[in-house]
Amino acid sequence: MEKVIDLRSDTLTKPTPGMRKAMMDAEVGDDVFGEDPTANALQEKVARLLNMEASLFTCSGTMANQLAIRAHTHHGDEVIIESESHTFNYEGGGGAALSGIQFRPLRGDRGVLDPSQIEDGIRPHDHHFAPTRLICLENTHNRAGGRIYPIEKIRETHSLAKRYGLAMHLDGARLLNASVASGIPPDKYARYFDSVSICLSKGLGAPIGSVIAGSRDFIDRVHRFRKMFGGGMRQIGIIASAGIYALDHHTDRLSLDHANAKKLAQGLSQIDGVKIDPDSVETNIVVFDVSEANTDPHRIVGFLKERGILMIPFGKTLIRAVTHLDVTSEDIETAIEITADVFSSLKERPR
Ligand code: TLP
Repeated sequence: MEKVIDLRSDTLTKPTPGMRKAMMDAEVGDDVFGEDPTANALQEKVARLLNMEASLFTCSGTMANQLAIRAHTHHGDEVIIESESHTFNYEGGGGAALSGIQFRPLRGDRGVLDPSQIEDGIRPHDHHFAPTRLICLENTHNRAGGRIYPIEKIRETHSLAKRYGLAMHLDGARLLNASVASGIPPDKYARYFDSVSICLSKGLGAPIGSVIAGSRDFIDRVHRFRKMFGGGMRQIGIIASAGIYALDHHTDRLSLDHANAKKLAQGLSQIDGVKIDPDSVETNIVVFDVSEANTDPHRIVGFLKERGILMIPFGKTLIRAVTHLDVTSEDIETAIEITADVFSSLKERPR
């Protein structure tokens, strides 16, 4: 078969030769003793990037989000979250299991919650209720097709949170995609949050790792919980170096992924049976609707796979494709051609 074009996720990138060299050359020490110079350098770098006092390396985005919830809340608290968010849907029930919180999921408009909606969701002070403690937002929003969370909404939500004494956490797994696409620097987003997590292993192309940032006291608490969750690791300079390399070399190029995603959406929008508004594609995620096709997303994804194009079903009528470091503009042209072919052949196939 020809080259497989893997659009399932931006987590699928493989470390580049330059990144591997940085990993090879990394200075290391035992990070549980706080003595890994490369991990410390990464943490300082991310704290600076987000203009926060401190930050801590974590194994994954999931771990970073779960640590944030653990460190912001007490058992029995309530956490307001958008109902399509990653933290609510795809983190294995971690909020309940690890922090003993209950979520108050609110349905947003393509991932974005209106502050008035959040205000309605805040519990009044009454012993019948779980006290609302934390608001979690996601930027960019994965299930909303990589939508950038509008900064005015974040600002208004922040004022609301201050008024009610609530903490705010940002799942910024793809915050740098949002920054590159909007031109708003990461720290201008981060200033409205008490904690922010970013992923190094998504569009940035590192093989592993996320970083969570916040105040020094907050990160100190997170540090203890990271140990408790089994996330204290030793000579992590090997992987932290990949994160430093990724931030230095793979941030600006995210605009190429965004251009490829737009091009993919434009191509897909011309295909009979596909519904997508290319203008809604703001970063590197393309979610398209196939409810008008002759069959369901799982079968379509199967047919695409036979032709070397990998995407994932994303619900009953949706398919997701994500652009990244290992996908070229020519790959996108091929993906569009093959998808068009698969859709036209659907018409002849029995359902
Ligand atoms: N998202 C992955 C899968 O889990 C679906 C993907 O392919 O998009 N926040 C957001 C917004 C995410 O999209 C993800 C991963 C995470 C957190 C969790 O990161 P990891 O996988 O490192 O735990």
